[in-house]
Amino acid sequence: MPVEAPAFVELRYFSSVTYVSMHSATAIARVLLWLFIASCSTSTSQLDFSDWLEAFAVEAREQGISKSTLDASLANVERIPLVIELDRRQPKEPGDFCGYLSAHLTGTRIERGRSLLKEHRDLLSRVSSQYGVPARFVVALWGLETNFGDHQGEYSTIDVLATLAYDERRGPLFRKQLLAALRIVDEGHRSPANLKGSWAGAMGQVQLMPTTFLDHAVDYDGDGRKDIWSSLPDAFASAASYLKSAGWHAGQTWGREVRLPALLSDDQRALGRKRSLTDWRRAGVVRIDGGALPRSSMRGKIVLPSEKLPDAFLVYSNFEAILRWNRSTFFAISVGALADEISRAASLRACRS
Ligand SMILES: [Ca+2]
Repeated sequence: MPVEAPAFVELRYFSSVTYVSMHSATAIARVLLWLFIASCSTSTSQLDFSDWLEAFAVEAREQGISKSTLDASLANVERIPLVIELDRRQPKEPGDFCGYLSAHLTGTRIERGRSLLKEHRDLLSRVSSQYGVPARFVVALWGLETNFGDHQGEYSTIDVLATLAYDERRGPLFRKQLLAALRIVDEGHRSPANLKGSWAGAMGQVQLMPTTFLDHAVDYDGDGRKDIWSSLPDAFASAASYLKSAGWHAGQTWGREVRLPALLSDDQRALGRKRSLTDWRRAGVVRIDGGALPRSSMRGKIVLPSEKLPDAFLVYSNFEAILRWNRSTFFAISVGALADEISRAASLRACRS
């Protein structure tokens, strides 16, 4: 990409007002390099990775990351080509709802979720009453994100984020994440060598991105570190804290499976409009077993996960909180349905009848 005029203007401005206060030509060169990158993000791939990393370290230092953290975290950073390959291959939304459900809501996962809900009942109850998020949703997220901690990811988070930040596709986004990861190290929550997670940068038992970690992770066991990798109290409370801040309404559930009257099935605009349960009941929407919906002022809208299927879900505001965790409709339905299955509140019928 050619250098654009604004970048040149910024460089000139910066050099004219700051050079007298800088102590070495090298320092000036590094900061100018950083400014150049910041003002022309799509050009990062033109730089050699080590030059890019050096400039990034200058920015991180400017942002308050200590030198010792930078030295320990960035000394052996390596790009991971597979991460770029996986990033390019990622589908926006998996197309097959029933295939997604059968892969994510397995009998084994449901049974294990029930057993873990029981095993950690006391801890989950405390977390649940503090944040207003029922235990079953925390366990469902845990189950879907990492199969209850089994698959937290073994990638070095620093390597992954440096790889994606250097890449031009979503560089600025991951630059922020890399900076957040360094801050996690700097605050003493995790050593750089143990800062591990998925190929996409999500970390720990419930797969939080570094910026989410900084905003919402909790040291629930009180040992001074927010440890979402090894401490279940920290992981559960962090998940609940995040959902609460995403707008979770205590005392409400996520939604339910429903059956639509034929006339309503094709009216997408009407389905997507929020109405009270009483109104949906009047419109002819019934429970999946054919029973009447309760009369209630609670509002919800209808979601159809697949045009090819009759399955429909009446979802409430907590469904939107789950969507803030992950924008996939399939994921949000799976979290709600798994939570219901785990607590035996309801058994999903979609794709199974
Ligand atoms: Ca802790």
